[in-house]
Amino acid sequence: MAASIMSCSPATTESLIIQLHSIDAVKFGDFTLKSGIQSPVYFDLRVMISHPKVMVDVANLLWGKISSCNFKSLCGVPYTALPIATLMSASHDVPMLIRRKEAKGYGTKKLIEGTFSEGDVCMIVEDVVSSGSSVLETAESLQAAGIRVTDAVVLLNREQGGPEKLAANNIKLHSIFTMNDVLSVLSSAGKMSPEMVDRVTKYIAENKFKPDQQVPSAVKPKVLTYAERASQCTHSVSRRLLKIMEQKKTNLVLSADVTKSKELLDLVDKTGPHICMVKTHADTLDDFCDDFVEKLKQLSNKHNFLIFEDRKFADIGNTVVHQFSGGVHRISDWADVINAHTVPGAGVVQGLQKVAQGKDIGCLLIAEMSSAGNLATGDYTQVTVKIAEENPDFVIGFICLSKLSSNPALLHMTPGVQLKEGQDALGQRYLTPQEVISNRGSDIIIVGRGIYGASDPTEAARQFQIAGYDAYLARLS
Ligand code: S5P
Repeated sequence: MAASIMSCSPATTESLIIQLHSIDAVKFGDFTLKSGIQSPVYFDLRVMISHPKVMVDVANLLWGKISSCNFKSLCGVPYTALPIATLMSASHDVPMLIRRKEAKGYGTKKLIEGTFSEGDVCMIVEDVVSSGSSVLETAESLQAAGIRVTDAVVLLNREQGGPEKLAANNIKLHSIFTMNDVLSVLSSAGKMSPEMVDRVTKYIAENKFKPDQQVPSAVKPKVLTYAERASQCTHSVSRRLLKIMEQKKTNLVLSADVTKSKELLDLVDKTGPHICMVKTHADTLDDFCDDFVEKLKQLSNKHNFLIFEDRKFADIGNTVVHQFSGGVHRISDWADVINAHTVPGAGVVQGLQKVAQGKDIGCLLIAEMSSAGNLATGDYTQVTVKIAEENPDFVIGFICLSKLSSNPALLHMTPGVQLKEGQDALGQRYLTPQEVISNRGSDIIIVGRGIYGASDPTEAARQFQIAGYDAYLARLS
């Protein structure tokens, strides 16, 4: 085996840290991390891929750490560690395995790609370890395929419980440096001001994992109450909705999918005290008219709920402008909340927002769907979240099956809810309020047939209100 990949002079940990700083892979300032935590230091090791020499140095240092370990293959955790593992594999003639993020929906449905035999030992390669979850997930997939994992190697150990969590699962973590190492190298090299050294030292101390903690407090952010979130919302509609939820103690949206306006109005009047919002499909009403809209608005004032028209706009910007403001339904005249698919790209949001200008209307993006076999998954969901985060003046949240964003201003609303899990004859899948709110971190349950299909819709709405709110209280505690 070659001693190291071609490199003029072998890097040391110190020289690598200085190189990483010079390419902005480590930055100092004011950053909001994905978890919502404010941090004076930010690592973006992905930029390494644009610096081949740095990649080679990283691969050589990682190899140096594990050369005495016993393993048959390497598996890099996507994405940054994948090319690093490739460099290590190629220069030391050690085969690689790749763990897919999701099993293929066709063919072999394999989660692990590459050749292996049961009982082989695989070394996991990662760029950063915080709590250790991503290494553990990779290890679990490998183990499920019969591969043994005894060690993992990482460039940066953030000292937030990773080694402890992995050790508890019989995996030894080898690391090149910690946050404190970065700090001491960069401060000795005069790359940080004394004030910044103080700030980062304090941050590291406060966010360091203490063995008696299950998960470091910084990794597990506090769950905010609806009222606390209302105060963090810049959009008037999400603020109003969260305040109603707190006041009326309900996270229940009634999906009033009946076809006669009188029936709908009666249903809403009966269930009004138990809901924070009513969801309509105006185009399924046989007798939609202005008088219906007027009466629905009166009920929304009487019972204090918002009106959500579930039109699911899904066309180019120019077309949705007319669909939203015109036609028979003139939705922009009466809806507080609307929703859109992101299939057309961000233009659909821009078109709708043009109409909503100057009106109090918030838009939900359909990031996930409840129906079996739907295509709103993976990258599609991620891009939808990004579009939402980029349009805070109009987008107030998602239709989704679980929490997708840690931004407290974005609301997560989940349809496909019944008191028992199951499926209807046309592919609708149901989860319970407890599963949706407590386990999956959603904020709101959307219930249709579970209420209007019940013999006593008022009592059913009351039961969903209690189940949804209790699940929220359980999440808070
Ligand atoms: O993915 C989705 C998105 C929506 S908005 N799945 C859904 O079921 N919905 C809507 O929620 C659907 O159009 C219907 O109005 C409601 C669910 O009704 P239920 O009778 O199955 O509770």
